Amino acid sequence: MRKQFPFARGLFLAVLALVLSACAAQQQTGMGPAPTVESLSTAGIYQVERYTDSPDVPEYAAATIWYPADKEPSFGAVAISPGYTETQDAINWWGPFLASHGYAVLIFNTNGPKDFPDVRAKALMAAVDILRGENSRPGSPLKGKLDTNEMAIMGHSMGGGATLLAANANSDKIRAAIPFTPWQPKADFSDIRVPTLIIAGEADKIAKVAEHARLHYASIPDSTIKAYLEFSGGNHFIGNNSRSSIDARSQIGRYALAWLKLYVDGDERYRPFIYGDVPNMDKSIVSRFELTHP
Ligand code: 9J3
Repeated sequence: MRKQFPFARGLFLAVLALVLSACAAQQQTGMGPAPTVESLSTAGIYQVERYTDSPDVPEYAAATIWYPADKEPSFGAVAISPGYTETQDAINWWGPFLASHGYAVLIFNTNGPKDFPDVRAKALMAAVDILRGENSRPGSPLKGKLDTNEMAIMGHSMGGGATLLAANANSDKIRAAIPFTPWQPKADFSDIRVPTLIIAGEADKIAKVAEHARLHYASIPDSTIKAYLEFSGGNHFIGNNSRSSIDARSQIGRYALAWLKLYVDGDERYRPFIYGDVPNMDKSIVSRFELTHP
């Protein structure tokens, strides 16, 4: 009997290897299907639901949370601020879009429509805290579903300035930041440590890139993972529901999503959509794409 032991051990190891590779394959399925340019540019695979009765906070006036109702726990979350005089409905296409790809998304109305970026930055961090809390709040549709470490922030214009200010002060509390057509004069974002994707419009007359997005990008340390993605002929509203000068929302959505998947979830399958050959196909619509390589 003893003589058979080496054979038995070999069989055991072979079976173990099979089980382990099956588990790995299962894990891969759990991450969702392999991403393609097409899949990142359109609605994702999850069924989207939303609610508006998350807890009230002093830092913002109202919020809507979209989430992937049929996604297995756990998943990350994104807080998004609108710009000057805007409400959620100026930018809320991001809610169902990102939720359909697997994120909980909170978009708020500021207390005052003319609140400046510093006020919106506090609102963004309050929204991140609310999202974290939804994971444990009795009755929350997100109870037990979130990975409370996987948080990101985004915003338009003054909400983009707010995204940068909040990332600068709270890089320990978030995983990624994506300001689009950000507005914040006299910016110093030298304390940002989280991967930051700045989306800019070449023809933005409200937040001119030379006075805003370019300076923002330059002030983030080169030791931080950062990217500056500028759309050719793009105005101040390229990341909004409407008023964009160009038809680039599918590309903008794809880059933002790849950034979140790579840096919030740590899903390496999305790296080629930022650092690989994929950006080449967007050369006609992208006027500048600069980045620090991780
Ligand atoms: O949030 C924004 O769209 C900022 C635009 C702006 O012109 O602010 C000037 C006070």
